[in-house]
Amino acid sequence: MSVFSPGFRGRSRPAGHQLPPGQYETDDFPVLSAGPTPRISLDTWTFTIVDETGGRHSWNWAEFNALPQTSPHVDIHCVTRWSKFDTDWVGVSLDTLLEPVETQAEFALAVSYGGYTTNVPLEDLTDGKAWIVHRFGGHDLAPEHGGPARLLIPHLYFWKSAKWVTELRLLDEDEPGFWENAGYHDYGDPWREQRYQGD
Ligand SMILES: Nc1nc2c(c(=O)[nH]1)N[C@H]1C(S)=C(S)[C@@H](COP(=O)(O)O)O[C@H]1N2
Ligand SMILES: [Mo]
Repeated sequence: MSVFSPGFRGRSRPAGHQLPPGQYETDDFPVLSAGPTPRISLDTWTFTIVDETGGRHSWNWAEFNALPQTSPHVDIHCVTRWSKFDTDWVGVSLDTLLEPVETQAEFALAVSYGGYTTNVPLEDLTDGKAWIVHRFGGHDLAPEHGGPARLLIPHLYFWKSAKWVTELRLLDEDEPGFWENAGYHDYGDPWREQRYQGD
């Protein structure tokens, strides 16, 4: 008689790890970009939150790095069906970045260097669910993976985790981004398999 529960198979699948429906696990880290990798100098890099009245809160690279840093350890799920377990990041919680911001907005649009956009309800960025990260796996985040810094929203499909993010626009009305305008789901919950509009 086995003392292990059916889900426990040792090394590769510790208890608690789950694969969303229709996904497979990979140890690779595929690069998925809709355009070329932008070259961004740390001397000019900024991250700005623009509230629904046009008020702006900006951080340059030094200011951003001086904020409290956290180390999320999360699983990520791409809509092209790969999932990667146990990824390690370092960055700033959106809770920290939103602290000085007064807003009644319910929606947000992330805007990246290069023009990529993606939308997310503001409540999906708060309460420890999202970060702006600048390190991955013990190294500075590689440019092809979104360096200097990217959004990380691991509970949604990975297209919501905008690489090279530079702005977060807080909005009263939802506004679809790049992939959402191309037919991807507005919300993108991997556990409910919300890949495309209508899922
Ligand atoms: N700026 C920007 N961010 C982006 C994308 C992109 O094309 N441009 N692709 C998205 C998609 S579809 C995925 S799956 C992930 C891929 O991140 P990775 O290349 O680090 O694996 O980034 C997301 N963020
Ligand atoms: Mo993706």
